[in-house]
Amino acid sequence: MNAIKTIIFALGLALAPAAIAQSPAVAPSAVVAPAPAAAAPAKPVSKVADIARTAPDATIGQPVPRGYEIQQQVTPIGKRAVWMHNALLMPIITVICLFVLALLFWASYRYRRKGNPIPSKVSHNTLIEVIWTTVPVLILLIIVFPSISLLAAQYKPVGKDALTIKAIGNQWYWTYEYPDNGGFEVVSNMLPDAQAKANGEPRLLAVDNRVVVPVGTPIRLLVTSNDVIHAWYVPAFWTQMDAVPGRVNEASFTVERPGVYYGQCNNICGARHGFMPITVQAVSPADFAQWISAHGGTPKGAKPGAPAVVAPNTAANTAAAPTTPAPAAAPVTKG
Ligand SMILES: [Cu+2]
Repeated sequence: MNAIKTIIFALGLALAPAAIAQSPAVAPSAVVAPAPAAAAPAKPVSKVADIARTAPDATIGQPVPRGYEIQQQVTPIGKRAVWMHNALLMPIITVICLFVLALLFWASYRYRRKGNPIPSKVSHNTLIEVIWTTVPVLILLIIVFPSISLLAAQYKPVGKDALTIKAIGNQWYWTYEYPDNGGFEVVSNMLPDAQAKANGEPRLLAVDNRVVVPVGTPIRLLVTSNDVIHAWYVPAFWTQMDAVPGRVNEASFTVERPGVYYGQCNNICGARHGFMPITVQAVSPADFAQWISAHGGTPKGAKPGAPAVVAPNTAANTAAAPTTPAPAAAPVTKG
């Protein structure tokens, strides 16, 4: 029975991509795309496009071929967590595994039937029992303090100097709001394979409009969803937070170096679950301010202007919605 279930399940998985390919392509950006472009003043986007379209470093912020280690971390919390994994947990795990393996081999040989025609009748040894109880407790005590403090640090709310960004999961794309910068919105759709390749970006991870963050500034990421449960997950930041409809979850991180960092929704959220990637671009605060103003936003603390919606604008961007070609103009539209 189980074998039949497995076969049916495997068939389902095999056929799913075909079903997806046949389903009408959705152009989510078109849903939120604002009024006709003609009404919007043309903005110089070339410089800004440069700011938000740096080529990624193939060794950081994305999976590497045959990679099995944790991605290189670019946040303080991530570095601490990697230390916990590499310097504390892995050595302890390795020593325990080797010790238990050696004990198994030794016991198998020492107490083999041939060498022990009359089996031992010993069933208790108080000293050994005390040792095998206290040693694991001591090991757990060594682990518990750095573990609990790391956990607490991960979820410690950031201070007033933090920049708030809201990530909203949708089936199947992300939208980002910048409430501290006038409340404009960025719609982020996956790039088709050919476009990602042309840009030198990884397949299934590149997006048309990246979410841009300033380096060295604590980011308060508010995560929620419009439909089903998604998750905002960027491995290089050590950040993963569920996006739950009707609920706002908070995560925080401080990116220490400029660059392009890729992530994915990692909650099974429907047919195109695998096609709603996350691309974060970390830039200098000066470039961030420029990017913000080019999108109709305001610096943090300034009087918010009218919110704008950032729709896909460049050729690269419109490629995300092949069935609904967006107007060539309309890079940035203020609503
Ligand atoms: Cu999702």
